[in-house]
Amino acid sequence: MTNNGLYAQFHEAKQTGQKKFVVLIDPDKVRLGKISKVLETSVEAGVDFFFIGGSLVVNDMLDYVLKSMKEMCNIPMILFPGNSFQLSYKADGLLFLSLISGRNADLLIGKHVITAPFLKISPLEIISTGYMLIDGGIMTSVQYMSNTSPIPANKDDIALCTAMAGELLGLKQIYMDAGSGAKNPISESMIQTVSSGINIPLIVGGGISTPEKAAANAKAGADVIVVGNAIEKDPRLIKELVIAVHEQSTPQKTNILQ
Ligand code: 1GP
Repeated sequence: MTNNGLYAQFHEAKQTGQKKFVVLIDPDKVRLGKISKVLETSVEAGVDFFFIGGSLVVNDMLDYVLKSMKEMCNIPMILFPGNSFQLSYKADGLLFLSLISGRNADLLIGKHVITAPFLKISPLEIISTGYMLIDGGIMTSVQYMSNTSPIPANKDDIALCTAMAGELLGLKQIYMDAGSGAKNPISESMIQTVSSGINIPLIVGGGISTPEKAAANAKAGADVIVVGNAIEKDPRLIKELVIAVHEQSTPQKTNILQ
């Protein structure tokens, strides 16, 4: 377990109103020709982080993808594991997810007990994260695989209380996810309600496919926006998405005495 300064960046973003943009990479879907295009565009555009993960990750691509990515760019790589096998010391950090929207004990604490000794001796920065699935209009892989019900899309109050409970339990950030490829991304109303009720960083993803929606989510209070699917289909979207999100940052005060 190492402090690579990753959570410090999320925390500072929350404190100063800076908005961050994350590209999600699923190692199972990666074709190496395409990934170099994604990496190149991400560097040019100023992507803040990569999340790496998927609900299955069945092949042995994880280490290889991480190694290739590290050779090509310096953007921090954070594992977003769909299960306890998705562990690689080649990443910089790991979202230690507790599925707090569900009532599957294994995903609240069970898998964590099994992986804890490996994580403790790993060089990864471990970031405890309250993971909340929100209904995105279709059954997503994560919903099926986790065997849990998502929070209904119109129940802003349940989402708020769940996030508040996560914060009170000491989780360091909240990730609200409609699931990869969701038909309906999370509403701005829910993002605003949750964001105004917690003091820890709020990550939002699932079904975001346009710069307008990414901007609206950041404006509503999301500190970090994650996009995977739409970028897999068209890597050229990265630039517009990054600009749309970064533009929602609070302007930094400059010290006129300097
Ligand atoms: C999924 O939030 C991420 O866990 C990203 O979703 O692939 O739909 O962008 P998309």
